[in-house]
Amino acid sequence: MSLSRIGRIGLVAMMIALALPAQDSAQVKAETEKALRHFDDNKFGLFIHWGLYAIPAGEWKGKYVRGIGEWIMFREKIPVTEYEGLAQQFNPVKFNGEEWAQLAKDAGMKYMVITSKHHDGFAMFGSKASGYNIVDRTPFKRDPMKDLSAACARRGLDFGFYYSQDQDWHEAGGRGNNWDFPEKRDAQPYLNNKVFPQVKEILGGYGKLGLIWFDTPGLLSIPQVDSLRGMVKQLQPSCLINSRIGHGRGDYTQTGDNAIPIQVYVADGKWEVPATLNDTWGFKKNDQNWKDPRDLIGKLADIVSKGGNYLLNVGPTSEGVIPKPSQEILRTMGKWLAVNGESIYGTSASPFMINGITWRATAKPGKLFIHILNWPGRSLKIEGLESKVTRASLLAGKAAVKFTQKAGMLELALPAKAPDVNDTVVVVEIADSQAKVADGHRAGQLPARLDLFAWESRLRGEEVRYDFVTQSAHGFRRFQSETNMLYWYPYKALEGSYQVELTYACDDAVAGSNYRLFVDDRSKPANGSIEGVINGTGGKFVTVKLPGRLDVTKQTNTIAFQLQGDDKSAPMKLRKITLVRP
Ligand code: H79
Repeated sequence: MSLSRIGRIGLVAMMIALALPAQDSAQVKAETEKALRHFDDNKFGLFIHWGLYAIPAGEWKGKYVRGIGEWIMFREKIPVTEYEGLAQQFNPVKFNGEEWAQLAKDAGMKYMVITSKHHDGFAMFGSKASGYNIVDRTPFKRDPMKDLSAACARRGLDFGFYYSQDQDWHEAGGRGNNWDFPEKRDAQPYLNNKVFPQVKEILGGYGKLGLIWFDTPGLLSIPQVDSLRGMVKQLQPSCLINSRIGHGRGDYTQTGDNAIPIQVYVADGKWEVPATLNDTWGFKKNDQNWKDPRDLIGKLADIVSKGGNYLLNVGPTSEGVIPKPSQEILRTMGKWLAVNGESIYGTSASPFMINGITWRATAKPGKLFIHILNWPGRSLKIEGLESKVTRASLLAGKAAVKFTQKAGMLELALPAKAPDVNDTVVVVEIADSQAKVADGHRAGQLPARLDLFAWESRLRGEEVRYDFVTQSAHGFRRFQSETNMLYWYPYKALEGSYQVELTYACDDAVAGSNYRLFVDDRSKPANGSIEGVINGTGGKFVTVKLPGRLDVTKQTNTIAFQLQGDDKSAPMKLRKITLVRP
């Protein structure tokens, strides 16, 4: 056999190897599956974005910078040499790992994920691989991650690291910085000299990691991603890897940031929604757009009912303080969970299709937990349950709830007012281990008319607001890259061609702007849209049929609503859109 032939066979074998996914050993598989079951039971975690960007805190050279705070270096094209100077001012003297971990515990969270290195490239841990780190470059001179990982371990919280593997604006080989470095990038030296050694450091120096949270996969190749995955699993086989490692090499899936699927979502395994408490991840001093705890408790129930975990973020200051409003919101959630945790932790997704915002369901063997999010008055009707109900009671206080069940209709007799406006849980005990649900009502199916309420959307932008009293969103002002708008996320569930109705209210004085309701597909941008004029309604809520159709495909990323042309009708109140199967 000639040398060149051996060379060719070798090359072909190599190409095949490169095209195949990384093959986990049986041990890695078993440990990963066990860790995934544990992760699924956790449901609720604390995300922490902490880095040098907490110093400018959304302001650069006296000017307010829109958008997420940790992106300030990118937005302002701050030169590396200038941004590096922030390190000399980073001195979080008020940092207390015990307090942070205790806050997560008090909030009823079961895991914590903190930025070891964000896109700015600065390591928030003691790193031998790069001098650009908190121990070597700051007056603080300590590694806060040692305290934090130990404080989590003491409280039985799983601990994990966020690590930006592809974007690194501090390095020529990292993606993103095209103001200091040439466009052409060779990622391999950056991977060899920074990413791989640092990933080894965070896996080796902080005890058992529950997970590693990569972000914004971009240009890394399959072999590069496989090396990264192999490295993690070799050092800690049970450490979960999120889907944002890229190329489908993760153990579980992230939805988009702040993106909640509209129906029960059966991803490729377990999934998680990363979300903000205001409109930023990293601390911004002027961002006081805090979400209502009622909103967040409802969203927790909503996400868990659809099969997901909720990873809620705080952005501590450069002094090491988690903003007071964040702390208060999380403790309020914790109080609700202390009473109602049984309906969240260790549950499985709703057996019902989801329509409306009155209630959600979570399940355990022999039980359904009905989360009442918007009080229906003295009766709640649940259609399609075929399993025999043996008992119903309030989870808080255990008082029995009277019910009737006939012809596939369960009716719960409720107090006139909500016992807990955040989410009142009714425990429905059933004669079957798993609820039997009639055709036409099951998860995975769709109703003839599907309501997409504003509450179920992502409110995108710094000015858009939600009002619980009118169940509507307002504040549709426009900015080029950060237009205030609503996004609904089908996640493959809504395939079809629909007529659409819009339920909204608009004072006559501000009527007249154009709106655009559109479908954004990953494959082809904006493949369908409905446009029209926002007419005055005398301030009252009305439902109008919109012209044309909205085509939702498997590739549809978002259904979006925004104004066009001018901001005049920005105060209009949008309650819901309804997708009607013709
Ligand atoms: O870590 C958090 C974000 O920094 C990160 N993911 C979460 C968990 C993230 N990386 N990229 N993105 C989110 C998408 C960001 C896009 C934008 Fe922008 C940054 C929109 C506004 C600022 C880029 C710059 C597009 C417009 C301006």
